[in-house]
Amino acid sequence: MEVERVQAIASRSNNLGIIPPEFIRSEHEQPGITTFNGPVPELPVIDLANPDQNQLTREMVEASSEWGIFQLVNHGIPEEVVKEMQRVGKEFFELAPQDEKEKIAKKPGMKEGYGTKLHREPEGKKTWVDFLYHNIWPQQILDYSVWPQSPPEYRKAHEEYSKYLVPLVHRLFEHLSIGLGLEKNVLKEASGGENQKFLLKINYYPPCPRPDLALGVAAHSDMSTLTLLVPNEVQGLQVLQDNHWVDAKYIPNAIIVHIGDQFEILSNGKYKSVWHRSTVNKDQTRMSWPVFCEPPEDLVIGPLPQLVSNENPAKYKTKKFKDYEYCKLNKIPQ
Ligand SMILES: O=C(O)CCC(=O)C(=O)O
Ligand SMILES: [Fe+2]
Repeated sequence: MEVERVQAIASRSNNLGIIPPEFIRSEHEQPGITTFNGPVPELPVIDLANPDQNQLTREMVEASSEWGIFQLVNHGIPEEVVKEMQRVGKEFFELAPQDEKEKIAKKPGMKEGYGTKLHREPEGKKTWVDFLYHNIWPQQILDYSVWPQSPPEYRKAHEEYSKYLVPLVHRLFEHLSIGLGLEKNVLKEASGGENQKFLLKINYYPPCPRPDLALGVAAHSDMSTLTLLVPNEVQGLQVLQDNHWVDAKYIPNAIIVHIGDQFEILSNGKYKSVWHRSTVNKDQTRMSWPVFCEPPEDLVIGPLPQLVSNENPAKYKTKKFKDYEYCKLNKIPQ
């Protein structure tokens, strides 16, 4: 069956000024009702150019324990590398003919490919987004058959981005290991070492005539160890803070780092995976590029033994990453 993409639904809805009922979230989720209106602090800012490495570690630990999310500035990824990745992704969504996109459509059971969320959520609602998933690292697992063929610079732009992103992630892992009182390589090794996967997702949120009623991505925490995200210039990320959905205010060119479930588990709860969702915009297309750092599927993940004792027992089960994923995707208790 041909799936109707949100991009097509959006063109129609924008002419009519209304959205199909399956995109209208229930009241307890509607951003128009549930977004916190009071003053909101900016996401914690971590300056990677800070020469005081101990202070950097302390700030990162505090942000990871209290917020589960922070923004990185002076992260070392050149602006033009990020801009080029954003350009080619936008061109794929906006200029590639639809049949070319459908050639790399995600097949059921596969993680990679172009798509639209097919199965409805428990309340029968849909989200206002099309997406593309593919791995960008390590090289030996890349499947170029699910990468866009156009624009022609697509592949080069992502090779360039991963060249900077991978060492940056490893640097964050070191600080977060030291912050747990461990050797700097512990979190990297526990997450699969050089076999850890970097799964890119491009979210494409077309303009929506009723951004007060719809959501781009519904509330969730990421399954990753860490997620590193770059947004376009349109704001829309929200995080749950003290039971309120607050707009995540970020600085242009910053990279947003989310603590994912696997780091919450490995740290035995010291680092908190962040609940977040995304809203959509009435007039502008919002896009975001999260990279989910994920352990190999057969790797067993649980609280690090060094962090577990009689006084501080394990708060999470130990299981293969693929079993964690299966439970989470099928909403089975872990
Ligand atoms: O678009 C965003 O800012 C968030 C997207 C997100 O949370 C996700 O795709 O997991
Ligand atoms: Fe997410």
